[in-house]
Amino acid sequence: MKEKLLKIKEEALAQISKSQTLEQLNEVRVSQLGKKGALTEILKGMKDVSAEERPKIGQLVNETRAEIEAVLEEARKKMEAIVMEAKLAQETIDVTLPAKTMKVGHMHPNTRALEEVENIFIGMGYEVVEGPDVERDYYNFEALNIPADHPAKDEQDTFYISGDILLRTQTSSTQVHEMEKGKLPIRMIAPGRVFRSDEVDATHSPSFHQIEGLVIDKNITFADLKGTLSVFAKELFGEDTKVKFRPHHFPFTEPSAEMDVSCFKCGGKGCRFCKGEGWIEILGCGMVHPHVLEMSKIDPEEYVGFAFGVGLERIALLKYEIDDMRLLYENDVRFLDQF
Ligand code: 2NM
Repeated sequence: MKEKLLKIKEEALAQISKSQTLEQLNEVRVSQLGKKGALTEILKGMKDVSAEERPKIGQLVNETRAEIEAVLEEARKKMEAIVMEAKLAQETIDVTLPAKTMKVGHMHPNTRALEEVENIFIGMGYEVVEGPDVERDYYNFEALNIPADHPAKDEQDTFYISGDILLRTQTSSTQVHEMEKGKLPIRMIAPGRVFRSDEVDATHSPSFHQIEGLVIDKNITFADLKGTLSVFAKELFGEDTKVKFRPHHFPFTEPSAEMDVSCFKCGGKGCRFCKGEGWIEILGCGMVHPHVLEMSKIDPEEYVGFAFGVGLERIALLKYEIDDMRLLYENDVRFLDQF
């Protein structure tokens, strides 16, 4: 019996040392120690052993089982360590490799210019109001004193959805909505997208952005307009910026003017940037036409106002010295990365 057990042990140990994988080790455990294993067979044969031999044999069987189990366990641990090591070697991360650089975005030059302009007017107590891109003819034209036969209303110049509904050509429509609310005084800017049926070139696009301003209160004069827009120009282009107003015509303002700023590149001496002029045209403005006030149910005998309109792209092109408006829309990161 002793010899039999010794043989079982040797056989088991031989199988263990031959095992290459955890699965093979497990097979050894099942075949040697399992229900149908060699050791169990011996225990089953115990009934044929004499009573005095039985405890001895039982102890021997248990010892053999314990020894095999110990060797198995040791082999399993070794094997697991090898497997883990191989896994770690395979999954090694070289922490010294340069990291993948994440591209961090930034504001588009248009957005930067917009926020800059908005902040200047917010600082002067203006409200920022946005309105719809799609408008009725009334809000885009008629309420702004642009009559039915005005050239701006030509099919060539405006995108019509239907006879009465169109894509706004100016954000003044938003200001008409605001005037109609009847809450006075008004101190607002209306930034947003506008549309004109223009061919694309370096200075034109069928869709661009405007910021229009409107102030309506009692006792507002052209001096308020000049003072306000002069502060705006200085904050946008620098403290030394001078402004100049040239008479102009807009249907919705009377009197109307265009405002130039002294060239912030050459200070007014004349350079390539201002095409030798010393001045750069920047916006249109004027005192709100009494008829425009009347149409929005504001009494022009009691209230007066001034308004202005500035092209956002024009500001962005000037401020960031970009010479072609198309660059603002192409979304070429090689260009945008510069800002
Ligand atoms: C400009 C030039 C001059 C303007 C007028 C109005 C309103 F609603 F009060 F009539 N809003 N914006 C205006 C005046 C716009 O853009 C070049």
